[in-house]
Amino acid sequence: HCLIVATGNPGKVQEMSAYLAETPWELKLKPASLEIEETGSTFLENAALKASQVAAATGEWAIADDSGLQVNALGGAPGLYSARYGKSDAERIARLLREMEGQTDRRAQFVCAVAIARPNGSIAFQTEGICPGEIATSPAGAGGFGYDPIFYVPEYSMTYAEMPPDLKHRISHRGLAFAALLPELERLADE
Ligand code: ITT
Repeated sequence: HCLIVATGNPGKVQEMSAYLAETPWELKLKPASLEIEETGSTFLENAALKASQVAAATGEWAIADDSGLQVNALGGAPGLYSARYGKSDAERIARLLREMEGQTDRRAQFVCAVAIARPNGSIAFQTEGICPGEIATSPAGAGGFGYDPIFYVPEYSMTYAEMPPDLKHRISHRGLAFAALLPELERLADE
């Protein structure tokens, strides 16, 4: 079958396409005109509603990702509002660094919820991946997208943006979510 990748974020398109490359699904991009409002109160709800609405609108299978960065010292912010925290990646990073100024508790986690919807809009599978880390005091690295230059993973002494792509893919919030999702996608290809 054909599977619509229901995101408007080019960084996500790239990572999701890499995870999905080995599956039997033929990937298609979401029509840019199709914008879904994120009205859910959890990452899973938002992933499900994006997948479901894009599937129902196109009559094709769809996969959506809702993700965000939760910072302990900021009470979980920006969280669900990670995309709306500023107008560009640079603004979002600058704002987060500003709000974390002088803060010694730098703990944070990246969360990724993914959902697959059938052509009728019903949810076939959903799951979530979480990667713990810290907010760096200044940006480092040129890889990845979004908040990657300030998301530091102590276990590897690197930000996401400093990691070779295959390392980020293996250990990231999205990598963990897709590890659970890929076997389901194989199964659903026969549905
Ligand atoms: P879609 O809803 O169209 O998929 P979006 O960018 O609005 O795209 P979200 O609502 O899920 O996506 O917002 C997630 C925010 O977190 C957004 O600013 C992303 O750039 C950022 N983000 C998500 N995954 C990330 C990752 O792996 N590394 C860095 N930043 C990430």
